[in-house]
Amino acid sequence: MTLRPILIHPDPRLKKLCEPVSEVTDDIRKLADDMLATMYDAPGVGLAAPQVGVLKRLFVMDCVKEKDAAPDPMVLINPEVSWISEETNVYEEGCLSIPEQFAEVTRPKEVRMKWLGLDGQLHEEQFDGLWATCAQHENDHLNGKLFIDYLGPMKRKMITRKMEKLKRERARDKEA
Ligand code: K1U
Ligand code: ZN
Repeated sequence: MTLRPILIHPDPRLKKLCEPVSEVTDDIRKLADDMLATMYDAPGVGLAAPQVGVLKRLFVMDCVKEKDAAPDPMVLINPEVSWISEETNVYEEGCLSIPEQFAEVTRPKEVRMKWLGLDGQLHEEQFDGLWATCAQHENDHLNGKLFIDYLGPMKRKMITRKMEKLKRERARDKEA
């Protein structure tokens, strides 16, 4: 497994509509393995393919919160939202492409998704709690949408400026 670098906002690849995966190949299996390793290493609870520069409709997540519980890694290929609850939920979201920035986002409390698994089978499941928030956050990535797009323009601009500064500093550190 290889840890892949995570793109930091602003990056044009994070704003693109991703293409469906046409077939579950060895390359897709390797990408999913690498993405899970990268997500656990970060650490995070989700990661979408565009965040590692691959513009395909695929994300991984593991929202098991209990410290000693077994991991529950999930790989969702070509996910589609088939149902959302009317009831909403507010969660203070973060994003591995927008490090150390958090903001409250309101989303449907529950969501049902259909997707293709690495086994080549169609799956459908209803998510609640952090799983539902994370699945929607990751699905947004596949449509070029970031959690800061739910915020007002002032907050979004402030966070974007911080990220531009962070990227300049990281580039400078790399040179030194
Ligand atoms: O898509 C991403 O950038 C991953 C993101 C997913 C997410 C977090 C919170 C709400 C919705 C979606 C993260 O994983 S940010 C890191 C994080 O929240 C976390 C890290 C370690 C333990 C628990 C949470
Ligand atoms: Zn994110």
